[in-house]
Amino acid sequence: MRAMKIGISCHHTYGGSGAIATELGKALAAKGHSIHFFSQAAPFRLGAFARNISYHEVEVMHYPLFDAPFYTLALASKIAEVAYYEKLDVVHAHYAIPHALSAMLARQMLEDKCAESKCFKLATTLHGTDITVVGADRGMQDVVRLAINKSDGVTTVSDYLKDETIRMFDPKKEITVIPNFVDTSLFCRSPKQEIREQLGIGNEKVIIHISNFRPVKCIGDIIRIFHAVSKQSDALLLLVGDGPERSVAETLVRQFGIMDRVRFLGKLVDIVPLLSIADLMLMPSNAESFGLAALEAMACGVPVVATMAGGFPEFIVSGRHGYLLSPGDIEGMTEKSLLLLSDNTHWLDSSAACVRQAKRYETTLLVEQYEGYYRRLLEEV
Ligand code: GMT
Repeated sequence: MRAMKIGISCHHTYGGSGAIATELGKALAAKGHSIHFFSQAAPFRLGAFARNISYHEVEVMHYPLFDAPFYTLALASKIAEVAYYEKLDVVHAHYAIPHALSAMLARQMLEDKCAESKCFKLATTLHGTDITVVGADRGMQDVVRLAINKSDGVTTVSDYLKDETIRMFDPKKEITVIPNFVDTSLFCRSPKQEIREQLGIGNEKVIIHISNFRPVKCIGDIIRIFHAVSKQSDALLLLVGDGPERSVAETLVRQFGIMDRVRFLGKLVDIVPLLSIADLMLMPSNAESFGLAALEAMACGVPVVATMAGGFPEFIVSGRHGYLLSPGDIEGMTEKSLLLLSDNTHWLDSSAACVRQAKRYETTLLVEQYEGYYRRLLEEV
């Protein structure tokens, strides 16, 4: 099979869609494909230079007449330029807007230069809030619909998100589900005593949450659950990430008087050392299309207490890999967290089951699915 030239357009910011896009590109590059990343700044998981990877920073023009810079247009120009000179086969847009829209525009820019059959194919992966929050906004609905319908192929990261997309947009094209994935050779439990020491943790149990602290993550619920748990256990809470709800969380922590039990660690990229000392991950989101952070935790043997909302039930079996409860059920999530923290045999069984389950979402397996998907778009299979 010939190596492909693939453009990947994604958010560079701390979040699941950028993480998946970057890990996909790195894995494809390792298999010999040429990968061109497009984003406003280096994607947070890009890391050091690697063979077959080019990163194109999108420079936005600032002009006093423009109140807001035109990133969508600058991205479209960059994609068109690179697609033309590098002869890209596929541009893979992660998150409907602006990425799919910019790629669509780029294709129009190239209309006169390339015969239609030679121009790149546009694959769009819908990740979550591009449909459930942005797509639900009346002012954005039609532009998201356009991005979906003008893509050559559309994938979603869960059955839940596929169903939501069909319900909300009735798209013209078949949607393929390709779930999130994890590299279990990197995401595996390797506890280090010095990490506990650096964080001032002795023998206490460790609860962890990782996200970009947006309202869908229900950060307040995490603090309420932890507060209830802390009354019956000596557990500590590690909060990794940052975002709009952080000050809400900090205020609650102070109100509950649990400052000495909670560590706000900020946006850390290297999360395996932290997951390796964690006993439980809390993800009480009220909407989560997949929940990559939960999968990465499971790969490190960390059971998850999450909600039945969205895509969680597609890979977390309640009672086996942790527990799923209704969004907002603080009491239920507290009870199940305490159960996992106090029953060592149950924890060991759950932890081992999590590692086994994560292996079903191994990067190599899912990256192969994306490769096959591109080849079908290019009609090479
Ligand atoms: O955080 C992001 O980068 C975007 C994002 C979103 O809100 O759409 O995250 C989504 O994409 C991840 C990767 O596919 C999924 O694992 C997350 O569940 C999903 N987030 C939500 O649905 C809230």
